[in-house]
Amino acid sequence: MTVETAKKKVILSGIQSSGALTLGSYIGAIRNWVELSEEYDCYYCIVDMHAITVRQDPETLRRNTLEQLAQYVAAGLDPKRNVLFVQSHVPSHAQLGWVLGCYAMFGELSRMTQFKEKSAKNAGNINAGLFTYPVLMAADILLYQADLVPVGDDQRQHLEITRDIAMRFNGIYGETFKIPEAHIPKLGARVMDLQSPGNKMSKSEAASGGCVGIMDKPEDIMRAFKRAVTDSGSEVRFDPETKPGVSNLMQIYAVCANKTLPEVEREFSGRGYGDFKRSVGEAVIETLRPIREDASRLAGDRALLAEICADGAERASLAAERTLRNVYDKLGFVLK
Ligand code: AQP
Repeated sequence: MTVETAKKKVILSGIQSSGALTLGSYIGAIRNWVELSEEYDCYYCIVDMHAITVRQDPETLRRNTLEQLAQYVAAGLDPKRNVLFVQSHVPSHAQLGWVLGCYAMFGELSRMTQFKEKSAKNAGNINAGLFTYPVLMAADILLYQADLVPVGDDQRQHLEITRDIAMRFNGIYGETFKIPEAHIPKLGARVMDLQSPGNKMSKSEAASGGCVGIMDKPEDIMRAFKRAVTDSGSEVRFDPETKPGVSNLMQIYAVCANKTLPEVEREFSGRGYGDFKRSVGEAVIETLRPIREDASRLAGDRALLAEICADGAERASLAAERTLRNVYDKLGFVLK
């Protein structure tokens, strides 16, 4: 009898190097990436090409990209087990992005919520890259024939358009791309801003006072939680409709203290918001402490980071070029 080793399923995900990573990026994305890396073949990238859809200072972008890589590793992503890479190091992303742009419709791109939100925020720079952002994201995913894409709730619509583009292309040229599924975490899929719990916690809103960075100092984290917006009541109860601030804090606490929402409700029954907010702050500080310490150390080792980048780019390119070549062939391009 022959024993066949089943091929592992493939995961692809990425985060823009558009600012310091937040508690939202950690809870909504990276924490789950670490768990998934036990079971899947994982490609995790730093999407610097997506980041320039909003104007970036070159030195800050370079520093953010390398520091983000250090934070990936510090958060538990082993560069040997996972392919960790920088998007701009693998030219196939831009190449497939162009091709897929010819199979994405103006109308469907116009309906993207993120485009509408970012256009409103960056009224002076509504560039074509902001509009075609989902096309490049589709290329990121489809190049690796990903089965699953772990994302926060906000990226659900971009994954839908990726699937639509892939199905459209497959419909014309035959089976070319794997149709990916979204993997949305059950808890913490949308971590909200501590000052405006109606808005997602975002890297680019770091100045709001409602955003917690994964590299923030413990005293700053505690201050942000003590000041977090709650509501006029005093009951720690999960109800995102009427108690968005408290419900957001409950989710953060549940994830960081590894408890269920009913356990959190029981733990804080009759204890008031002050006590609750302090406990959430402490749980977050302890969750982030080892990551911050390790990431600071790794960020200082530029030679190691360069080595991880080079190795990741080589392994990612191997998989990506295979898909791109197949696509070019199907399109009728003359192959080199
Ligand atoms: N607040 C959040 N809650 C849950 N998940 C989140 N993610 C980001 N913020 C939250 C998830 O992290 C991944 C990376 O996102 P990204 O940085 O590539 O893009 P984004 O969603 O636009 O993140 P930001 O922080 O809001 O960046 P800026 O401010 O530059 O636009 C995604 O899986 C996302 O769902």
